[in-house]
Amino acid sequence: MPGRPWWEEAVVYQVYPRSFCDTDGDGVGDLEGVRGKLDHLAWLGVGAIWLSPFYRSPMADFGYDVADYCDVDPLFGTLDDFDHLVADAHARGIKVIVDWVPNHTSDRHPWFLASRSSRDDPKRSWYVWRDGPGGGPPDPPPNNWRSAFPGVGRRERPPAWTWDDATGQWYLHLFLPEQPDLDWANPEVRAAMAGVLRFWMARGVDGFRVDVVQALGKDPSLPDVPDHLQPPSGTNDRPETHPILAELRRVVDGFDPGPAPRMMVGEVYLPTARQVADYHGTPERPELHLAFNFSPLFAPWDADEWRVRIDEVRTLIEARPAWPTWVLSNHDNPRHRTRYGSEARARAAAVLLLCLRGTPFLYAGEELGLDDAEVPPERRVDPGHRDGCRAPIPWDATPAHGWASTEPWLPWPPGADAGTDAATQRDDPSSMLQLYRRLLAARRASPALRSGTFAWLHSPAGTLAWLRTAEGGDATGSHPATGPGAADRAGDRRAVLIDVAGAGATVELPPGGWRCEVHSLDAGATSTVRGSYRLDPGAAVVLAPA
Ligand code: TEU
Repeated sequence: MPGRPWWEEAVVYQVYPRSFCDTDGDGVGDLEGVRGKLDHLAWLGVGAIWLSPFYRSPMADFGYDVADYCDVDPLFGTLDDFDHLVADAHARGIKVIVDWVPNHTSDRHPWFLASRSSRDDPKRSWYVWRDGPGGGPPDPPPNNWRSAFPGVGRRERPPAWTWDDATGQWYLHLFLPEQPDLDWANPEVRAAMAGVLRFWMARGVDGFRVDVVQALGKDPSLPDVPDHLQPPSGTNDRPETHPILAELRRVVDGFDPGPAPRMMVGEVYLPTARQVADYHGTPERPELHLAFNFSPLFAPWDADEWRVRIDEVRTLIEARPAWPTWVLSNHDNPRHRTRYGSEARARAAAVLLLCLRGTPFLYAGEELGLDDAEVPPERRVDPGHRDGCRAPIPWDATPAHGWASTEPWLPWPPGADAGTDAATQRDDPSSMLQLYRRLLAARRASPALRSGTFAWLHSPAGTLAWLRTAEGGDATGSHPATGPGAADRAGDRRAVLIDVAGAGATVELPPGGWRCEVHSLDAGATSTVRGSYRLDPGAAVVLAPA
């Protein structure tokens, strides 16, 4: 379909480089490891990869504490490795999105070292320094904000302020003390950060995933917050952020587009779709191209809950108009296979994720149906308690699972020695991996699934069912368009039926004959059905016109 931007067509695949694949034997994945799996990703059918941070970093937050935005940490490789990775991805038609962490730097970043060196340093005002009501500890900090992460083995969130003895002031950090917040009200900060975006665009990247974008603009009076808005890292939602995003959008859209325009997908870490919607901007006031909406990710596997979440996206986000995104798993939350509690549910969830209207984001390993690893206390390393979902990806059935190291930085996920690895699943037509591949292929081949309208089909309690119809068709499905080429264009339709409750159900179908294109629980089954479809317990299907 000409005219549709690539980020509305692609399925995006998140790579957490530390956990993806190690080629140099240090137990931590690297960029060469990512490059080595591009053929796998092309085979799977993804259109873009998003790389979590690989920049120079002391790794207090495993790379989300950046000490140099324009270089690769030696742990992950070199800038040459990065260039090589981008070239090889592009050669396979895969776009590359990099993670950009604008809210905070590492406390080792030269900007912060300068800022904390003296109250008179020109970079003092690049960060948020304040006096407290008294002096330093034990006097309280400037406000009651708590930081995001309790720390390894701790439960209490410490204050979002750290006292600097040398200069006698507190600095703000919504995350770790090692992640001081930049002051985005300062035009010098904005200009320096725009330079970072240009650096990566000049290196050929196709877009940016923007970390905690809703945190950038802050109330200049930094008021106390009520308990239910703690920690502010997940609730800060301020008008000051929107002009910042409009400015960033101009930086990205204004750069020489090269072969394709670039995009920004914002991590809007706010609880409701209503809040997230605002960050898309409008045609008159462009902000983010795409935004994550985590409300569905936090929903239980329950048909009514999902119906509400889907309708919110339609009425609050699509209506702006804006193009939605869908995500079930990432490096910050327990995997959905683990949250939902069974492989059958994870299979049905894959059908849901890949057949909704919007851009789906996959998290590396979900296509293998991985569960979170059980990480014993002595191996826990993340101050935000997120180690389980960051377990290494098992690539094959050998003891090292395709890693150059036998002991990766985190334990293997369950089943790594019992067939959850990628090579074993590739040889098994009924595997989760093959299901994802079939879903991605079905999506690529169907304008209705990629960009068609969405209409609910009436279906029994405990199920979800909808119809996707390519533009120009009839969303009710009852009057297929006619005329030359109509079968390919307007006539393209898919019915998606999901038994969420798992009891089995019969769903009435729109008129016409239908055949099962993808079934979550078996590889085949192709006979034509009319009138209604009997869903096996826990199954999800994509039906195409027969
Ligand atoms: O996460 C933002 C964020 O606030 C949450 O995902 C976080 O896990 C939660 O607040 C814990 O309660 C982004 C990144 O995705 C995450 O990995 C980083 O740690 C964080 O920003 C800081 O850069």
